[in-house]
Amino acid sequence: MITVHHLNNSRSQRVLWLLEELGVAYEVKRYERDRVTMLAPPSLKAVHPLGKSPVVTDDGATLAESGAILEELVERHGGGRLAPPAGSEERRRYRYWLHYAEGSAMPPLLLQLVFDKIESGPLPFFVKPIARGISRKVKSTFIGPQLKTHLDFMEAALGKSTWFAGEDFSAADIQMSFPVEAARARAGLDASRPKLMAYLARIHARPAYQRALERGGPYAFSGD
Ligand SMILES: N[C@@H](CCC(=O)N[C@@H](CS)C(=O)NCC(=O)O)C(=O)O
Repeated sequence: MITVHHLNNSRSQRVLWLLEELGVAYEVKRYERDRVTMLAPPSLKAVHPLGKSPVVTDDGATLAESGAILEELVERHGGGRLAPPAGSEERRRYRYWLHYAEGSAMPPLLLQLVFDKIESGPLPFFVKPIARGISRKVKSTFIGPQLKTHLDFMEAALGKSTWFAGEDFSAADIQMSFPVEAARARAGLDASRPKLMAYLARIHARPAYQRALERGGPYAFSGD
């Protein structure tokens, strides 16, 4: 039996969605973020030393890192579904987006979250104006332009084909959902980028996406 170690409001939602798309049986072990720090509970470190989610246990193997988990589960249980044929141009694009989501798209989104927290968080009164000034500067000179470049890039990709890897829906679209949802929630993705907005509407309408929400519990990023 596959076990998904699922943290609320997190990247592991993608693993539940993939397994629903594949129609594979699995169990969910839920973990709750600390309400103040938003970190995972220490019990997740008993499953994997980094204590991050997702982690999956499958047939004696412990799998971590969402892109690697998706790739592995598609190989083990996909039977040719959700991945373009080996050697095709689509397969090359599929691999690219599987890595791009965490390797390139998420870092500026995470920086945005951290600097937003610095600006809005409690600070001693004498530090506040300095911290906020630095944060606004970093956001306007570095993070904002980086986010714009990435959003333009993703929008252009969906102008070339219906899905990220080509005309067929694949696990790369599942992997890309989190950065696009995070960009919608906190990085200004809006109707000015219609391809990305249409992609969000299409993925959220998929029955397997909806079933994964039922299995995983509340997920703050599922609005269009
Ligand atoms: N690149 C990793 C990132 C894993 C990660 O940072 N997961 C977050 C959830 S979205 C987490 O576990 N955060 C809680 C913590 O760091 O304690 C992946 O894609 O699996």
